[in-house]
Amino acid sequence: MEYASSKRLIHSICLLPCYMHLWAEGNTNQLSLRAGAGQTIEFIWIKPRQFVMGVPAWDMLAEAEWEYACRAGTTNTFFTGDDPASLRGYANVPDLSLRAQLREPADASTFPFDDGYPFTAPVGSFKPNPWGLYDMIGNVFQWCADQIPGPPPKQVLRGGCYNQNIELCRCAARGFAAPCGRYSYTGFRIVLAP
Ligand SMILES: [Ca+2]
Repeated sequence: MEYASSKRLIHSICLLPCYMHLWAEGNTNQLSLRAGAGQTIEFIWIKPRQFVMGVPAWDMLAEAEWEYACRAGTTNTFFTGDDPASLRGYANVPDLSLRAQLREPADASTFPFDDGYPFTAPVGSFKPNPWGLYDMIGNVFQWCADQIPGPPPKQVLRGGCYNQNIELCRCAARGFAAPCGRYSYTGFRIVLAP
């Protein structure tokens, strides 16, 4: 996986309205798709884009849609502010518990708190962003619909995850990986067109 600078300037875009009700998390060979209150559907991993395109009206978020949803009207480094400590209670990030589990020093890449989850956390374990969206930052990287032309082509990921660093858990940070890549720290979010 590759990464890009999170120091981009914020710019205006035009987006169509959509509903964002569903969230899936990826871990090895199986995904758990959570739909509404307590409803869980289990299915075997396939490429996210192929999965959502097989269901009418479902799609993955465009990268711009993802950032609009993550920021929820904010303009700071995180939707909680610019201080990494402000994200405490809102996201499963690379924290002191991760470094302790890995027996690594808590350096500048580590958030300065223990969020209780050294690895992945169940979806919705933390407080949502100002628009009520859970896990927008941290936990698992989220595949987006955007693809960077190749060769080889690269799929865009956003949001950072539990085992990277502060720089990648920002609203503006971008990740890139092979479209068919499979990682224990990636998942995807689904939107429903009205
Ligand atoms: Ca954590």
